[in-house]
Amino acid sequence: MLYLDGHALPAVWLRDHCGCPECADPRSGQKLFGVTDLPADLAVADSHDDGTTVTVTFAPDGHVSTYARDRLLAPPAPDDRTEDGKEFDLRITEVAWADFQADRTAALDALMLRGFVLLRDVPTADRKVLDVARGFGYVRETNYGTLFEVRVEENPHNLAFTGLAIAPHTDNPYRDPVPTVQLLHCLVNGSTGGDSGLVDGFAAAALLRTEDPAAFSVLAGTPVTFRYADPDTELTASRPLIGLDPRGRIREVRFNNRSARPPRAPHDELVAFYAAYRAFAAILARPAGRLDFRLVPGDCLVFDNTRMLHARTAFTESGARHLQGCYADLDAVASDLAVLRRRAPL
Ligand code: AKG
Repeated sequence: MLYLDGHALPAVWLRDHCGCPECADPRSGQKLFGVTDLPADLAVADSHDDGTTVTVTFAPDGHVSTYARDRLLAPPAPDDRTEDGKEFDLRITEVAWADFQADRTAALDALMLRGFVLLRDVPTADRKVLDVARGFGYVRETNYGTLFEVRVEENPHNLAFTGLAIAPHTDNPYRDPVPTVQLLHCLVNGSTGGDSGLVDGFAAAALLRTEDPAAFSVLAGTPVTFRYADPDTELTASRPLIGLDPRGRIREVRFNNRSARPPRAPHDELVAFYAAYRAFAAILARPAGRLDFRLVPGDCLVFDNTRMLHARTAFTESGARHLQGCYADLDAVASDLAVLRRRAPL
C-alpha cells in the first residue's frame, strides 16, 4: 500500500498504472502485461514523493514506476452515459448547420449532456441525414436500411409510417445492442399536425425513484421482451425498462408501447410489474416533462435514444410530411468530442 494525502493506494493498482516502456508500448500506450504476469504478493517496498512526481519501488521484483502525483489522486470520472454525467434541462439547443460544420463541440456537448440538439438549416437534400451522422460518427445500418423514410406508406409495417399520433417512445428497443443515437431530418412538414415531442426518460426514471422507490426497483429488475416482425425480419431483445449501471445509476431507458410484449416474469411478480409500469408511464405522460415543438424543413433533431423518448402528434395523411432518419452511436460522439477537445487551442 502507498499512503498519499490520507489515501491508501494498493500496490497492484499502482503497478497497473505504470507507463514505463516495459509495461506500456511507447507507440500506442497499450499495456504489455496481464494481471497474472504480476507477482501475487506485489507490495510497495519504497517510495519517494517530491510533490509533483511519486516514484515507487515494488517488491518482490524491484520494478520502479514513476507517476504524476495529481493523476494518482484524481477522483474517478463519472460514467458520462449515466445520470451522473447528465444535465436535466429540456430547453432546445439550436446549432446552425454552418456552425456545426465549423465546430461540432457545442452541438455534441448538448447531445451528451442534455440528451438532444436541434441542427437548423441542414440542406433538405435526399439522404443528407447520413452526412450529418457521418460528421460525428458512423451510421448504424439496420433492417430499415442505412436510413429510413418517415412518411405515410400504403402498407405500413410500423405506425411511424402512418399519420397516427405516436406516443413518447425510444426506438428499436427490440434490437441488441440498441442504436444509441437517432437522427430525424425534416424535408417537408406541410401537413396539419405532425408536431414533435421529447421527454427525458432519465428525469422521469429519477422521479419514479423518488416518488415510488419500490416501483423503480421492480422496473429495473424485470426484463421486458420487445419484438418487431415483418416478412423479412424478426427481432427480439429482453431488457428492463430502466437499465442501471453496476453502481445502481440510471444508464438506459427502453420504452415503447408498440413493441413491448407482456413480461414472462413469475406470475406472483406480474401485478407489481404492471403497477410500476403504469406509474412510470404516468410520469412520462406528464405535460410538465414534455417539450413540444414543430420541425420545419432543414431541421435535424439528433438525440440520445437511450435517454430521450420522442413522439409526434397525428397529422392529416393528405398533407405532405417527410422526414428521413438514421441511427448512430454515442460512443463515437464521445470519441469525437474528446478528439475535438484534444485538438482545441488552450
Ligand atoms: C420514428 O421514426 O421513430 C418516429 O417516431 C417518427 C417521428 C415523427 O414522425 O416525427
